[in-house]
Amino acid sequence: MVTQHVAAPGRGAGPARQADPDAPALDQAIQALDGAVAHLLGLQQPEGWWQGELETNVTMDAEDLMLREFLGVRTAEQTDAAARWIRSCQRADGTWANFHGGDGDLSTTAEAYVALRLAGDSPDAPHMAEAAQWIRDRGGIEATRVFTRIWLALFGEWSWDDLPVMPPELIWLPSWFPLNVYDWACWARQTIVPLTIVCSVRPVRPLPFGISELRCGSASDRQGLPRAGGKPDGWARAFGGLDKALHGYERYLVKNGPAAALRRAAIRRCADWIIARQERDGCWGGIQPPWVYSLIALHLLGYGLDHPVIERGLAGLDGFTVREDSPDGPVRRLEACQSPVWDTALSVVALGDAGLPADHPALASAARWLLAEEIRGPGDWQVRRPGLPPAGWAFEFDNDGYPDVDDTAEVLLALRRVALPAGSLPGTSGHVAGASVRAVQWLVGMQSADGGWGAFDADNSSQLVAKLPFCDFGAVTDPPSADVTAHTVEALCGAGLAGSKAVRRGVVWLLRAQEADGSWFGRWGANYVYGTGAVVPALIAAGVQPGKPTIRRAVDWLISHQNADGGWGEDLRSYDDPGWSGRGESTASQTAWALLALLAAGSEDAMRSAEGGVAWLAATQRADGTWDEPQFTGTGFPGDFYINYHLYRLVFPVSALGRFCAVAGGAR
Ligand code: R19
Repeated sequence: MVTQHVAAPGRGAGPARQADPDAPALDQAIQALDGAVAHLLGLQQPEGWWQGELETNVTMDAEDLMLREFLGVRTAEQTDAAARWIRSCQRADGTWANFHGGDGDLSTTAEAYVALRLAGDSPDAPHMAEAAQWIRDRGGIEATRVFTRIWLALFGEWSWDDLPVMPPELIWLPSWFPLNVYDWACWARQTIVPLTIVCSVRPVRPLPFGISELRCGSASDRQGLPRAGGKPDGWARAFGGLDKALHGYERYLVKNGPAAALRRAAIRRCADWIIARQERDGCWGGIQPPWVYSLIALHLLGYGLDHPVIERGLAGLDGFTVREDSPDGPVRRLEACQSPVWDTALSVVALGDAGLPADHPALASAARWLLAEEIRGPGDWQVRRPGLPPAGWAFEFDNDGYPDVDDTAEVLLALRRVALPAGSLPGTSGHVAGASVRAVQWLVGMQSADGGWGAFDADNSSQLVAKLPFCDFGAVTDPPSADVTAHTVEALCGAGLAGSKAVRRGVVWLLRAQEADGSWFGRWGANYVYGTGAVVPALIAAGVQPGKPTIRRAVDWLISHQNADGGWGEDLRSYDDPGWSGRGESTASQTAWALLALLAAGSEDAMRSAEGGVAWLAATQRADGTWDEPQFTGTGFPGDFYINYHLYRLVFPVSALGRFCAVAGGAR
């Protein structure tokens, strides 16, 4: 077992606060809010930012060890600490899941198993034998995702011939041509480009052991299928044929053939593209996949461990490593990504909702930090919006090439809560105004043709990309979503653009996206509760009357999905099974999202329902003012990748309780 990560200095975890269940909801809310605000303020860093751990799954830690093994830099300390963490996450049935309470996942279990073999765990040890048996029962490594089989190919445990071809010549496709790299979502683009190099070089660095115990012996059934279990359609079949042709091209024309020089030039172009995108802290895109594959790709091209690009890349990974002590010894785990800008914006909004004055020092220092994080340079988003002046914010400390719409909207909403003392450079009120104006312009410019907003790019909605045999994991495009569109509409309305054409088109997009049952889908948070919690406040901000059917239906949906204990929760199975929509154990963040919608609607039945949610939050709050939330309520990729944002359990309840006090207190 590993100790709890978040603990405010001097405040131990303990039994739930003494919430008085008979007290009026407003008193309960005020008391709960007090403790929660104090806890949140205690988590602010001296420089003004907040950051909660971004917890995902053990593929991060397994791949970290495999990366180090491949590069020849793996140390015993790193290996032992990562292995300890991986072992502590193994479930009773011998598997590893992708989120708390989830089922075992084949690719995750296979990668964790290989990592533990690297750490020296014997295949005969019970925990290993059980995992191997389970893997074989599910089809073996033959049935794992493409990424997993690429890792195995690097170690000679899978044939490069049995992986889909992704040629580096892709980098030359012009931005109007189907499948060009700018048709891919930025995270997929930054992953694919280095992988084209890796898959072209086809390196093999054998492990000191074999993993035949993970094989079923059957041919690679999964190859050429667009999705596990999915039926290949016409395009997918055509791409299967194209893949065969590309295999032939590689074998007969590239390898010592007439296309060899072309291939060398393409690889050079890809390498330059990658190097141009390395961030100050050594990362690529602020996320693990492009980072590790870029390091491998460049290393294969001869960039040594002492080359500054590789050195900075490896050093940067340290900053994404969480270290803790456990009774068994030190553990380490890798964050897939870090969320300081997002967490800081959410914290500022929450504290503003809680009634902190706009000139409160905590808000002022947060605003100064946010202003210094504003991005003013070029980025890939300009390929689709060449005339738009750079602006906005990214999610991470360093991801200057990829500001995103969601963070920009949230920072814009946060800056409205702050009044900086004039004349105290840097960070005068003029700075806030300037950055806000640029952000508004950028958001308006990033609207997609259909009126919605995606996260990182405009008009990134290719249907074709996902059909490639390579794409069997995660979303590979970034089309508009209800949550990002809602945040943007709310931010633009806050900036006085409620009557603008951009907002009107955004509202129409949202109205069209409402599900038949009255909810909205949550792309980046789980799930319909997140979507609905984002859209209702946005529509109200845009001037939609609370009595309109669209709001009524959303409120009815929330009320009918309130748990008997007063809270809300939604299981991640809702992404695969509509029967789980809006259903699940109550959690603090999801209860808060439901409250945000109900409080924005403000009708009598909504407020009654909200009182139940407030009572649940008050009753489950810890003595130190925050909440426990082992459940993952963040979404990386629906169905494939989930996130437990450790600050969500606190910032969203602070917002919800604060707004409840404002509405209920104001009405008295
Ligand atoms: C809202 C703010 N956001 C809009 C930003 C959220 C960022 C979440 C962190 C994402 O971290 C990632 C990103 C990508 C991957 C992949 C991956 C999957 C398929 C391909 Br192709 C390439 C990469 C795997 O793990 C990831 C984690 C909250």
